[in-house]
Amino acid sequence: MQYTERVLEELIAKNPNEPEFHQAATEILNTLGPVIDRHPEYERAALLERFVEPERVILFRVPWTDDSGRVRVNKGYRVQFNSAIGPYKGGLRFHPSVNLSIMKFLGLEQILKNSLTGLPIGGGKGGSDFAPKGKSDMEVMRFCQSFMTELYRHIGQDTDVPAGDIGVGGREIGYLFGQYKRICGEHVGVLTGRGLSYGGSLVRTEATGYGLVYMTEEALRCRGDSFRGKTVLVSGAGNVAIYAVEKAQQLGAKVVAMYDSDGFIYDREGIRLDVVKQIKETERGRIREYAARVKGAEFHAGCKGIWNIPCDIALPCATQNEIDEASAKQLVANGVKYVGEGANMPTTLEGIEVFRKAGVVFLPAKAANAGGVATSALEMAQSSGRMFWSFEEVDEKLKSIVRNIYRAMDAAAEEYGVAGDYVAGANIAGFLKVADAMMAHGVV
Ligand code: NDP
Ligand code: 2IT
Repeated sequence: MQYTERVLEELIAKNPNEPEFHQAATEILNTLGPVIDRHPEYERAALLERFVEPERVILFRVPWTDDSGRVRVNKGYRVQFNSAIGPYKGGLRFHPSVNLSIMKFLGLEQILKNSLTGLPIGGGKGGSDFAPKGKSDMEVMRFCQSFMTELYRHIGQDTDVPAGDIGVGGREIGYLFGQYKRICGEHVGVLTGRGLSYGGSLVRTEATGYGLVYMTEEALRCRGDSFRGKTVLVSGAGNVAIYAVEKAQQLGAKVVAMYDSDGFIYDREGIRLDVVKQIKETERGRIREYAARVKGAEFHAGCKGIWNIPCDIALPCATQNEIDEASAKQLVANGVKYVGEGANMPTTLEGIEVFRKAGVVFLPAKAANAGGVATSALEMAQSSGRMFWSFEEVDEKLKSIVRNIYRAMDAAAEEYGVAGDYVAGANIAGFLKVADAMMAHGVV
C-alpha cells in the first residue's frame, strides 16, 4: 500500500464520524503520490502523519444571555492546525452546522491555501455552532464577548490571527476585537477584517470575491478568452458572493442568479447588485425580497435548482458540498466551461470527477479563494508596520498574488505530470513549502 493511502486509512480509522475532514484529506492525499515518490525521506519522518494531525484543538463553552434573559450555551472551537510557515491564520465560522469535522476540514485546507499565497501564515480555523441569523445586535455582541473571553488566551498577533468566515463579518469582528483589547489592553493586529477606523485594510471586504474573479479571469486569459458577455451563476449572497458578482460585472459578465439558504433568485436581465447589497448588507434580509423589488426577477425555493440554469461560468460561493455529482452533470450538460470555487470545498469529490472528465477548467477553493486570506496577511503587514495603504496599492498586490498562485499551481501540475489538473497542482505547490519547513524544524 502506498504511503499516502496508508495515512488516509489511518486518519479515517482514528477520526471516525468526521466526513468533511475525511473528504478534504482524501482530496489532498490522493494527489500527493508524485511528491512522495520524489521525497522518500518524508515517510521516514512521518511527515504526512504529522501534517494531518492538528498541532492543537481547543474546545470551549460559550455561555451568554439572550434578550429575554435566558442563559444559552454554545460550543466554541479553535483548531491550530499547522504553524510551520507562520502564525496560525484562518477564519471563524458561526453557523449551527459547525462541528469538529467541519473545523478540521477547513483548518486542513487553510494550511495549503495560506502556503499558496506565498506569505508567512500557518493554518487554523475556528468558530461556533452559534447562529447569528435572527439574533439582535446586542445578543451577537454578548455572544462575541463571551467567545473572546475564552479565546483571547490562545491567540495573539504573532501566534494565531483569526478572521471572518460564514456568519462572521465586520460586526462580529468589531465586537470580538473590542473584547480582546479590553482584556489584553493591546491594540494589535490580532484579528483581520477589522473596520477601517481601527486597523483594518482597504480591499479586505472585497478581497475573496475579487480574488476569485481575478483568478478566473487569469484562467480565461490564458485560453484567449475573457469574462465579457459570459453568463455566470454565483451561489451564496454573503461577503464572498457579493464581491464576486461586483467584479465579474465590472469585467463585463452577466450574472443571472444568486442564493441564500432559502432559495435562489433568477434575473435574466442580470442581477442588480445595488438591490442585493441593500437587502443583504444594509437590511440583513432574505434574498427572496429581490424578486419582490425587481420586475421580471424570479425567486425559487430551495438551492439546488440554481445549477440547472445554463451558464458559461459557475462560481459557488456559499458553503461545502453545494455541487454534488448530479448538479455537476447538469452544469456540464448545459455547457459550463469554468468552475471557480469561492466557498471552501463547495464541490463533492464526485462532482470534481465529473468536471475533470468533461474538461471543465476547475479552479479549486484553496487557490481560487486565497485572495481573502492573502489580503488578511496584507492587513497584518500594515498593522505591524503602522501603515495604511491605498485601495489601488492593496488591489494591485492582491491581483499579483492571485496570478502568482495560478502560475504556481499550473506549473506544479505540469512538473508532476498532471498538467491542467489544478486540484493536484494547488495541493502539490502548497504542500511543498509546508513540508520543507516541517523537515527543517525536526520532529516537532
Ligand atoms: P457569509 O456568511 O457572508 O455568507 C454565506 C452565504 O452562503 C449566505 O448567503 C448564506 O445564506 C449561504 N449559506 C451558508 N450556508 C448555507 C447552506 N448550508 N445552504 C445554503 N446556503 C448557505 O459567508 P462568506 O461569504 O464569508 O463565506 C462563504 C464561503 O466562502 C464559505 O465557504 C467560506 O468558508 C468561504 N470563504 C470565505 C472567505 C472570507 O473572506 N469571508 C475567504 C475564503 C473562503 P444564509 O444567510 O441563508 O445562511
Ligand atoms: O477560508 C478563508 O480563507 C477565510 N475565511 C479567510 C481567513 C482569513 O484569515 O482571512
